Amino acid sequence: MDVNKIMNDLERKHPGEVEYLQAVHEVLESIEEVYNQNPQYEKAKIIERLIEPDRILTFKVPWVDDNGEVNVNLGYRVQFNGAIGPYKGGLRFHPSVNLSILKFLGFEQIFKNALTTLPMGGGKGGSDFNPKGKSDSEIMRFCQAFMLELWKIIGPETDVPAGDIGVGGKEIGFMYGMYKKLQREHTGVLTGKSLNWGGSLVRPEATGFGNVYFAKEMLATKGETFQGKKVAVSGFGNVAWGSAQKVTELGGKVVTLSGPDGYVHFANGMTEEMIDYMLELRATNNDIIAPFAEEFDGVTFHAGKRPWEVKVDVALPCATQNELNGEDAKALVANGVICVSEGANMPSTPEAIEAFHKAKILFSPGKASNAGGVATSGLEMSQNALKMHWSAEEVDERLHTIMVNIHAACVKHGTREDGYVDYVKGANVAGFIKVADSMLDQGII
Ligand code: NDP
Ligand code: 2IT
Repeated sequence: MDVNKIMNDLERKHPGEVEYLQAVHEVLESIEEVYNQNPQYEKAKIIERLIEPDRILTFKVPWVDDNGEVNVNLGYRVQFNGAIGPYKGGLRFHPSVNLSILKFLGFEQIFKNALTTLPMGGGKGGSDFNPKGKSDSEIMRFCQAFMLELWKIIGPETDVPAGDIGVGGKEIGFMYGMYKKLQREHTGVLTGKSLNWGGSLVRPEATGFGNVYFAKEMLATKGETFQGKKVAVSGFGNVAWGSAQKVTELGGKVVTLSGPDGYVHFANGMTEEMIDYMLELRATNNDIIAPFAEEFDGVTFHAGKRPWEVKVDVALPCATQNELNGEDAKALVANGVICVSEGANMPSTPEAIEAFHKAKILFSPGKASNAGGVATSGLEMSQNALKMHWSAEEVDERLHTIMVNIHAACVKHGTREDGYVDYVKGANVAGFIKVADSMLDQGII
């Protein structure tokens, strides 16, 4: 495989799609060796078929705001690869959303979903709609207008969307209501549903819990635990919240959270009251983390800064893509970080990953360590199909087992001769082999 040639061709076809090109490049570099050892992949043009989505639906979303004004947003669904199951992946509502971002997320989702061992293909969707500062009725009208187009291409056996940035239980509820009205069916077409109408226990916590279960496995390879460790978490959304809960439960101290306005520092670690306050702050529907410092004594706010300058043992980036660059990584390493586990999708830039690998610290890519979210979505689909409801213990135990198994798959495929585990390579190779072999089985389609 000629990675440079493939990347040049892809860039010519999709100029300017930087996040998508970044995600594809990382995977190709990791799988080059296994690809070259298996000529059947080249013969079936697996790479050329894998790096382009099966299809993309783009649509406009007109809706009326509370002032009676008409707004027009863009909506998308990228159905990337369906070799191992129905397309599965979240919906992101954020003003930064564009096709490059959704294609990178959909591409990553293929390998992540394969790693969960559950039958789910890769997809992603969303809109450049900004839910911040919008009333509940505006969010409802937008979600209804969005579903008026999306429903045509989704279904419990076809494509099952869920939440992501800007899409939580409330938005899933509004979209589900519209889908049900149009389709005249109560089905498991979305995950992240409320418990009253088909949701799964532990789904809200699952991405963060899974991230910490994965980091726990990484630490165990060095005879370490979370007990007494200082942990930097970024973001203050769903994934940051679940991660903060589990770290605290395991005896670690969460010393930072962040928002687009800066970060807050908890010198003594977050208390349970502070973790609960995260939900309150999110519910205000504002864009800022600063109020934390006004609400609690001993919490300081650092405007315009990122949390990676704080001296910690473990870092959990849980906000968004490319939020931790090469300089941030070097600062973390200089301060003695031993483990970085990505809760967000692709939060570390390629330069940051290089710095972590050079320092030989434990580093896991989001497609491995944040797979607990979509894995528990898979468990929600299983419960819907069975028309059953599992206990929190049962779901959590399955989630834990899945994360332990993903860790083992990364170690199996990513261990270097000197014993250092390259979790990026491990995750990419393990995910790729499963999808590529499934594509071979199913012929040229
Ligand atoms: P939420 O909307 O709940 O939270 C997103 C968080 O990131 C918010 O704190 C948000 O702040 C912050 N954020 C967004 N953009 C920036 C930025 N430019 N700088 C700093 N902070 C920013 O989303 P989730 O917690 O669900 O998602 C977080 C990450 O985890 C994403 O990368 C997502 O793809 C990934 N993920 C989510 C899963 C899930 O199940 N929800 C599963 C697997 C991965 P604000 O909103 O104020 O801008
Ligand atoms: O990035 C992700 O894995 C998610 N946003 C969760 C997707 C899902 O279908 O639960």
